[in-house]
Amino acid sequence: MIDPWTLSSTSHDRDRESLLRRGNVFQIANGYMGYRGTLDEFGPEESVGITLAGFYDQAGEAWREPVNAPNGGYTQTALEGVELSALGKHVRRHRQTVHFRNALFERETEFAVKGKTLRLHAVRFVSADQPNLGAVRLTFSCDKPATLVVRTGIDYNIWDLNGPHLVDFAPSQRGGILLVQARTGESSRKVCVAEALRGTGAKTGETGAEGGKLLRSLTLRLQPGQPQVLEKFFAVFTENDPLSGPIDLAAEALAARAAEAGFDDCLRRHGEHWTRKWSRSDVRIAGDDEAQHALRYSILQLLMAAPVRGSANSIPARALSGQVYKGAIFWDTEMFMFPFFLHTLPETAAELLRYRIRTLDGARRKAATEGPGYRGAFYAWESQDTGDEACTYFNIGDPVTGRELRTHFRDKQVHISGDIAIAMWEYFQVTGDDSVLLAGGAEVILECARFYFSYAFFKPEKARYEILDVVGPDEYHERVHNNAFTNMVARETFAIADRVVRHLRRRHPRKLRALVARLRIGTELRQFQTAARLLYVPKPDRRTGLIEQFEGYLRLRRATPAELAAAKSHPNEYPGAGQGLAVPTQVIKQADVVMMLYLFRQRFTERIKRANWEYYEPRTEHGSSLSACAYALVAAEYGNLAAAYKYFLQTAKIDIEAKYKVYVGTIFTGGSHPAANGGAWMTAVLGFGGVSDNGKRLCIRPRLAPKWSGMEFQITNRGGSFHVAVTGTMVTVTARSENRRTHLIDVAGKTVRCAPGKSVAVTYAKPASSARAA
Ligand code: IFM
Repeated sequence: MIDPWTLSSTSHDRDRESLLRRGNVFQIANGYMGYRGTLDEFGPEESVGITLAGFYDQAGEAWREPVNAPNGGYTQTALEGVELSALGKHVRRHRQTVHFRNALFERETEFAVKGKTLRLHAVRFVSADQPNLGAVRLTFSCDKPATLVVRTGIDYNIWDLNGPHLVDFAPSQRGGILLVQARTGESSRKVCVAEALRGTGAKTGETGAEGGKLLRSLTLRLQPGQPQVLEKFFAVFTENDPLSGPIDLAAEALAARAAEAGFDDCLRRHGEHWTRKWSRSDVRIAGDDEAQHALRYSILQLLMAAPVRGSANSIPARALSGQVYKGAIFWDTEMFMFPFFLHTLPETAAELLRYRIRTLDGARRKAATEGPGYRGAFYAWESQDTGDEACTYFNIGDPVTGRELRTHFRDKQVHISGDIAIAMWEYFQVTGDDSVLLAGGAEVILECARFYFSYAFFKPEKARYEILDVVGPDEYHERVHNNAFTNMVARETFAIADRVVRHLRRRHPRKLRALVARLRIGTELRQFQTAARLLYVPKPDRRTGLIEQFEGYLRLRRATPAELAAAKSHPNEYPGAGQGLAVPTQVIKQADVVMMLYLFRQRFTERIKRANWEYYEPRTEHGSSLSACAYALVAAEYGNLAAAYKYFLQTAKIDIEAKYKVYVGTIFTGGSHPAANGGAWMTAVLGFGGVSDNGKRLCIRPRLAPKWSGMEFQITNRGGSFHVAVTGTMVTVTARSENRRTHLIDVAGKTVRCAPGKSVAVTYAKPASSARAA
């Protein structure tokens, strides 16, 4: 029986790979920082990382990446003079657990030393109530009288992928509080960690800094049946925090306040936030424990990574599990994570959009410098704090020759701007709230349209615009022409620009005038309308329904991902770029046309969805964690529920199973996969739950996964919140009593009125499933 609210492991394998994976799987985070799932006594060799959101540094010529803070959660213990580690030989039993309800990490380890058994139990969390705060409670018990020396404090030996990022460490002590201050090497921004202790009557021995650790020493006399408890509180502040005073004072004060309040009180407040989060976003599945567990874990990952309110930060491709992929924000956020927040916690969706508004100037700089005559906003493929491009031209190394490969992710993967414009508009459409558009979102959209207009070519002989020389979502085929996904996204951006202008003209004419004047975009608005009409998008073949991924794709050699894998000279060989193995073949890295069919699902028939899914699926390597959910979603759309379920499970279990590849070429890519986590939610709720928005109202048309006897979820739409319960025959929608008005909702094809606090039940016929699993 799987506990649907926890994930545990008894592994204490010490090999690097296992340590890295456990660090990812058991991480906890609160949007401000992510604390990897490592143990109290671990250091940089075991990949401890407290990764700070939105706080970056570049060391020399190495990649810029987020900064890892000194570890204020560090504790080392010695029983009868023998130092203890879960990786050492004295371990009798070990278990570590992450609790989904409140993002709590727990470890229990039993050590046997000199005939005595010590049980170390520790729980920790990074506070959802006070994002700068982390807390740990350690409980020690022994079956015989024993002496335990505990050395606890701050470890400022830091694990970095491309560091070191912090310099000039200054350890100090103020009263009982330990402090480590440092600054980043690149821009001299300060970081401070303060740590305070509470509990036990033990006398504190010496405190001092040695070997990169600022520790105090305590000697505990343990008696059987009398556990001793230590509570640790650490506060992390950087110069990114919106403070009026010095960060060391803020850190010191927060650690002291937390110690004064105590662990239980801090945990209670943290827990209240988590109860609220789950009440808005939990999904219950009846009849499938495995899916339930994996989906909850996926939702937990998204909730933990959600940016702190007011930060205008976003979620990196590996969330806060470490520095992988430069802590950069990709299209993953808008296309795969954003829908979860949009439909459950729209205030967080708005925060993600504010990040793109905040970094608009970086996108403008990229357009101005990246290509000939580009204008507007060319959003970075890998975006960090300023929005400038973090992706390098030679972004992947060949594992055999060690040579750097020229990739075109940076300069040709232009769909990112349109992905952002689509999310901006969708927020307005689904929430009815135009405040984000007014606070910069409209400007982002117009600048994205301007960029595409500068990128597109008009072909007079064909009387159409085309988009040439791009990389679509399938990164194995570079510099292709008229990629269906990219062209569709660009055309949509032009259409959205037009809709935004019309909305502003109707509702906020003065603001529109000011914006148009400031951007000097008046004459271009017409051009966007024309481009929305005349931009070419590859169409489905009349006979087969097939959409060619890009010009010439269908003439490439037919091959399967397995054939390609067998031809590799090294397991980590990158099959794209230049002469890559996939380049002359039809093997694609990830969903491309199929992703387009999902994104624009209302515009394609089931026949087209099926035809393309069946063509591209055997050719897709799923070499990106973004791929499986697109296949799951489109399979659900055209009624192949068995295949949808298979891909759903792959997506939902990716981080629990942690069997993903950790190298692309020579780049280490291990970490968590929030896009897949978002994809799991999308498949469950938008796919099997059948939730969509038709531009006027919420629609629910379920097609449950074959194994599921029912599901329940929460949905927010146009200012209203709803609980939806689906069984095999019935959909019951309950409007929350806080809703301000009665909403019209389409349920299984029927339009019903849903008044605050009231339920409406509609029976539906199960759609027939075309049973073939891929
Ligand atoms: O954004 C993705 C991309 O589509 C495939 N490579 C990995 C990136 C980060 O997840």
